[in-house]
Amino acid sequence: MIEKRMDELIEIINKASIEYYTNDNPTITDQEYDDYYHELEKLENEYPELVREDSPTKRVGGRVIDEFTKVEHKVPMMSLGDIFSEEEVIEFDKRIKKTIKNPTYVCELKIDGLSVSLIYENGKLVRGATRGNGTVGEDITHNVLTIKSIPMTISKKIDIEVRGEIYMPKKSFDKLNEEREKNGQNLFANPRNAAAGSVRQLDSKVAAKRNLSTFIYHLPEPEKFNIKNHSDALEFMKELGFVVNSNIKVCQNIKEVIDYINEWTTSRSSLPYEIDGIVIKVNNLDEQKELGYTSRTPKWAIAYKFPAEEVLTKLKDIEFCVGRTGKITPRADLDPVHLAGSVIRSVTLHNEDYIKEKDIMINDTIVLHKAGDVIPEVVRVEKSRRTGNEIPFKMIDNCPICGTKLIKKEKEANYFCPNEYCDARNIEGLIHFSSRPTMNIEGFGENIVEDFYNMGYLKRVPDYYKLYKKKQELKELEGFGEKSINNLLDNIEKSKSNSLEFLLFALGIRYIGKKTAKILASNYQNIDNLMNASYEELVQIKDIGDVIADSVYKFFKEESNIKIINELKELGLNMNYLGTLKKDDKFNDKTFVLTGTLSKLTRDEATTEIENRGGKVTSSVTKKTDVVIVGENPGSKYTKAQELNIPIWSEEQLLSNL
Ligand code: 1X8
Repeated sequence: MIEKRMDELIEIINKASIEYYTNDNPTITDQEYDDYYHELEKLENEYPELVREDSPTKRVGGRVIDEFTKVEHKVPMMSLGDIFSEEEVIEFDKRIKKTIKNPTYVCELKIDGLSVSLIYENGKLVRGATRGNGTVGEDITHNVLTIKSIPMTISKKIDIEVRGEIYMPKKSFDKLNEEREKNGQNLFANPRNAAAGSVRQLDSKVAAKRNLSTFIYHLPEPEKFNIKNHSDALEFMKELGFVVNSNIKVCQNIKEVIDYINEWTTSRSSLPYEIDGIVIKVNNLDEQKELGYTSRTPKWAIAYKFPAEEVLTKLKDIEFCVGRTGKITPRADLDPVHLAGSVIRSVTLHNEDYIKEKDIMINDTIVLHKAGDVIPEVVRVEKSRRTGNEIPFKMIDNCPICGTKLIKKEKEANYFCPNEYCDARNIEGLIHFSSRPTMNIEGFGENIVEDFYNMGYLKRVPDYYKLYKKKQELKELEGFGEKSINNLLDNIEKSKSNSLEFLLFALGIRYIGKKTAKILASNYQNIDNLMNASYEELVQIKDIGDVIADSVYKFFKEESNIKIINELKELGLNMNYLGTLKKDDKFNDKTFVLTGTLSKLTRDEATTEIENRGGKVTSSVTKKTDVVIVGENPGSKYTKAQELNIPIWSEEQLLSNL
């Protein structure tokens, strides 16, 4: 009796979920849904022995795994070739027509998320896996189970694999980042990273809270179900209870494909999720088979990628930031806008010359785009929108923080605050010291450094290593506790053993970035040797020019800098270069490129490992590249490597060669 009611409730809830996610007109109200759900929860509490494995209440998460198990895909998960222009679309059509006389195409939106494979046995979800390198992915079943638009049971008791995309809706992404900002956590750059970060969690409670969703778009073994066309496969998967995107179009010719592309290029921003292009597929599955595959991509499908997105917004004000060197950077305060996956609230205006050249005024409407899809940039002012209320830009004369008169060297574009004791400069210097690429003291984000500075705990770099003396006081601070302070202090302690190049970079010597710091550290082996180096000696080192040599030499002659270094020595910081070069033929003198997300190593770690063996890591694939290392969701570098026949290593291969 009870069991029957529980089955009934599960059926009602599952049906309502499917309708909610697949149709826009749910058949029961949210209140009714909640009532059924609570009734089921109550019965499950009273009769735990009757709880079904596939009960929707299991979606709240709770399963925690120790590590991600590798799973081999029965049919490889291919990536798609990329194209970027109408001409290339026409070329694709011509290529197809060499084999297929009269192709029909299906156009679909390319969802900006991460691919997933879902396996059902006897109608029940048994496994969810990431794409991985296409052949081997990772088991993420525990997280997939928390995604409400993925049915736990489908309408037919069959064995089937389907594939699609897990994504985070724009609204959920905004809300998540707002919350993270409030809690002082790092923000996700875009919904795709947020979705990927969520399914790559060992504890499924995290994914359960993230409001992830899916679209299913691929049936790897259609012959098992006697299906003839891709559009029928989509219909079939929809009937089984999967969410299939409704914006598909069957096109009889390439002109219709181009119309579809143009239509979505303009209206993509109105969608509640991010898309980064259009997928074009040959509809007939026999024809797909006839066309076949290259080593990595299907010949019967292609991804048209949208050009860098541009948006209009209002420039409300221009503010001035003071960097750690005292450099003043004007920054535009904007009406927030969505652009290529994130909300933009401000954009750098670099310097006075840049603003003059682009003729930017306060209250202007400006056009923004993302360079390389990462950093937003002003493209131009939309002068036709000027109303007369625009206010011309005027550079400031004094530091906005300490009031000191700014200086500008002749022929230089930038103004500087010359006050070494300027709070803004000090705070930026401290943030730089603990940031990830330098000393990597986890937990010291910008806000904490600024708060600690204002409360007097952190004024100069050596203060990081004296914080342990204030442990009792710090524990009492609002928002902290024993555990978080212990974590901070542990992380500070760990940073003491960093190799010399990290400290050199962290000290903020002008013109010394990561690369130069490493050259100096490996040449001099310890800080005393470097401090004693003459300008003539420095300038002879390969890749060290006169500007850098001069800057390094002067830095180590400055009394206040010597004092800081001596204090750090006394506080127990390592002052030696630890990454001694162990030349290894597999790496030495070879050029590597990394693409996609690595799962075991960070990019920085992989780079260090390669460099420590005599290899070099560069950012783009050319004929000179020796090896491309491919992680999850690789980009166009991967395709390029295949075109150029460059050896490809998986992350596992890299690790086994270390
Ligand atoms: C990737 C994607 C495909 C589709 C939508 N979004 C994607 N990210 C689709 O076919 N509708 S297909 C695909 C792939 O094959 N790598």
